[in-house]
Amino acid sequence: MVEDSIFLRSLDLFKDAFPGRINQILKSKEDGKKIVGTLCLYVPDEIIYACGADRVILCGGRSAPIVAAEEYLPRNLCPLIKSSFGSVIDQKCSKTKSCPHFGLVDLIVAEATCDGKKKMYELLDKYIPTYVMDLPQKPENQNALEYYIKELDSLKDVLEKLTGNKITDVLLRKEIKSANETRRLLHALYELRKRDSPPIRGTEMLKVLQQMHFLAPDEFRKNLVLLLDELKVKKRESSGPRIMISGCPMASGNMKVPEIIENRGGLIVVEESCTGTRAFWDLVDENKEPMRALAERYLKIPCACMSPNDRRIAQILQLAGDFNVDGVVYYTLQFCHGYNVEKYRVGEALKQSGIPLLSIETDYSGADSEQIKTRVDAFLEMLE
Ligand code: BJ8
Repeated sequence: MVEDSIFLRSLDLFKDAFPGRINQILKSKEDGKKIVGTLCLYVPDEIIYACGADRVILCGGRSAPIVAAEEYLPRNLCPLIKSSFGSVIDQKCSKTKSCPHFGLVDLIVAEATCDGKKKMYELLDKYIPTYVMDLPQKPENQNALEYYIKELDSLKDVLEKLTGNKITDVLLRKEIKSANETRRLLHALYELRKRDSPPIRGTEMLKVLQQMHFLAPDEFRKNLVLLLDELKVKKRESSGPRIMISGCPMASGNMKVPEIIENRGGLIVVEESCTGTRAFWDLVDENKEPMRALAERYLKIPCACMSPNDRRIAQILQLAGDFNVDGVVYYTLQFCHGYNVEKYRVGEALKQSGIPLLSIETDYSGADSEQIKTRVDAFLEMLE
């Protein structure tokens, strides 16, 4: 529960940013800038910005576009994949202007992660040119890093061809420095969440993180600074059983489970997720050759598409300790086999550390909300 719910004005900067950002992208296009769409953390933003393009995230978190997507894709497929595809093909979506940025994208830079996404990208290419970057599936293999560097080099070529601009080491270093600044600010925010009574709730933090790959980096960073300043002067305290949410990403529009957790009295103190720590935890080494440094950092992302994924287990245990977590809500989207299967190993590791786990597998509909509330209530009661 939030004991002192003093309103944070700077949160509105993230919440209300959508129309301004769309105008900004339209203006960029008029000025001849190329717009690149991405759907995964393994595509380094630094390379996209170094070639003078703008970037928007295209991961769908809303249920509305799924109906249109199911005319092409099987029903038993991850809702994030269907929502993303539906947002591109759904004419109603562009008419209502709920996601006009999808229609402004010149090139999608996709990635070979889960099977559902890979096959969806083949269909997506009919609507927006889609380049699929390959990834090593076993990041600890001795050739994995060199292979990833080669893939990033190919991506660099594709982007240089798209924009007509050369990506130099100087430009890459500048982008790496800026991205690291953003990561440091997010670390500073997460430090505040380690407090006994954190000044910001998980649902508030999530709305910030959902804007991380949508807003222009300068604007996102500027808003983070304002949020940090506001948190320093306003006395806000939150309480309740301390929860880590761990698992699939929660793209913009998808707030069902975190809202239920916090509305029922839990307090989310950390998200082990791509809308959470996986997006910013590791920094890029600014002293190394830029493409190698980028490859080293991005290959460390502990996604369940990788095997084995020991790094994720270790990180979950580390975060649970650092953030003094009482329990973990393991969040998977339906038909996301990677995160679903990995749940067993995460559960075993947490059991050994005496940390309880509640597993929730869900989609973007509200059909299971009541059932989730009942299970969350029982879990929170057990933790208290
Ligand atoms: S780095 S988590 S953003 S792939 S689409 S894997 S939910 S079945 S999004 Fe992801 Fe990159 Fe990994 Fe992160 Fe499962 Fe759905 Fe696949 Fe998904």
